Amino acid sequence: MRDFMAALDARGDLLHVYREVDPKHELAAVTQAATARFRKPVLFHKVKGTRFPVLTSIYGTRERIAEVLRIEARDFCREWSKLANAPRAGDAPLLPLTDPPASDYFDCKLSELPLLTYSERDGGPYFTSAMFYAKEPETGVGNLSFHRSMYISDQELRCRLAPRHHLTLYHEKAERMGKYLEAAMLIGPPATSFLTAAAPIPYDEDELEVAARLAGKPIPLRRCKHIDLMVPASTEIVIEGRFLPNERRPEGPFGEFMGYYMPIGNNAVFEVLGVTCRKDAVFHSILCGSPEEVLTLELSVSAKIFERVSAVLPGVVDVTCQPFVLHSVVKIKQQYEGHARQVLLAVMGAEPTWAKMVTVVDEDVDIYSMDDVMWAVLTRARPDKDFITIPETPTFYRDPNKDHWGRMGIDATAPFARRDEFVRKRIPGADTVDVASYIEPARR
Ligand SMILES: Cc1cc2nc3c(=O)[nH]c(=O)nc-3n(C[C@H](O)[C@H](O)[C@H](O)COP(=O)(O)O)c2cc1C
Ligand SMILES: [Mn+2]
Repeated sequence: MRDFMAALDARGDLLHVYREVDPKHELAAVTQAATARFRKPVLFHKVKGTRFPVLTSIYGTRERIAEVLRIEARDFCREWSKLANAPRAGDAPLLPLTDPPASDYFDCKLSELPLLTYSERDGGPYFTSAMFYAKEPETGVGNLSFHRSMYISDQELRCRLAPRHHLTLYHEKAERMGKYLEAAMLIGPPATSFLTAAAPIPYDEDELEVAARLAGKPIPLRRCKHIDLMVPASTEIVIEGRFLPNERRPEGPFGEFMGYYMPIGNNAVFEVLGVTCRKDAVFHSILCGSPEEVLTLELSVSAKIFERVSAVLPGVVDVTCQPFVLHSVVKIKQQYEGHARQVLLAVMGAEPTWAKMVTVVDEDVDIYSMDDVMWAVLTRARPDKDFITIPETPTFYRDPNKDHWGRMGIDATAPFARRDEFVRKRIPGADTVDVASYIEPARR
């Protein structure tokens, strides 16, 4: 993470805040406003009550994520499918153990870290950027995943382990064996681990190994001090601890990614055994619901839809989720009458959880612009026949009142037989003109 931050800084893409900010609300407020206005990461040099600088939004755009992966931002789905399925090159160990001198790291208390409170009604400060690294209790396969954690004391965090996530399954398995589950919370590990932690990767695959494969080079590890795990040596801050078996305590409320508060609920209890930091460690904060949080989900959902729908239908050009993960937008090259409708149904089958709404557009539409997608809907779709609804079918799983049941599909492609009538007007030169060279200060 530090290398990537330095690269962004060197080309002027890192915003610096030297003014002291309050960890309660102020840092989050500046993050939200700065992200919306500049779309750049922000480094807060001075946060009240802590010596650690705080970095936010470093992974907050499609372009920056593509840069970490060394791929093209505009062809993300195709490139990501290629990467995810690529065999590993060579036999060199992906995760070699190095023994950096102990003096490279220092210990601190949990409460010396930035304790950031984000939304108005949050139950307390939260750690949002930590990737939990743990091992499957039987097989020892390593897993990385994000789980928000509420600060209770220097010894205790309460963590949201949603049902069915791998760490949740590990924890439940350890409990059945009557054991603690050790885990390391990684704050600021190597950049590619951000993606493997967020993406749904098969249960049997080691996500740190995948991170090394994506990085195209080994990730050196170091031993933890308080638990029997090895973690990437370059990780800025590592919170070491263990989940208590058969113990759940109230956590929340917390302002979540959908823009609402999750009420207080019983969640997992993490006993903190120690915190180890790199020299000059930088803390990473992720604002929940910001692009930095939701983009990875949108990208992995889009890539999955692209791969699965392309396996059964021709002509799928690209997929994205806009303006939020519950809406998939698919760009196709129409091949026959009714093609777009088949794509609509295939997307709903390919993505049962997130594709609550699906829009299919032609090749000439910019699917990364919601305005352009709406232009296609408004000029190419007939509400009485091109909008389909599927009643009484669940999507988002955490939905006791069925607020997310039912689906909608919009065929916003031009009628196949009359597609020549829907050619988009174009001004020659508008895409290529160097407009700045035409504009001058007013002559008076
Ligand atoms: C920034 C961020 C925060 C997240 N917070 C949580 C959380 O609090 N609880 C949770 O269960 N999943 C959370 N997730 C989702 C999981 O981390 C994600 O689904 C991950 O793929 C799960 O890993 P797994 O497939 O190994 O279970 C979050 C994801 C991101 C990107
Ligand atoms: Mn996993």
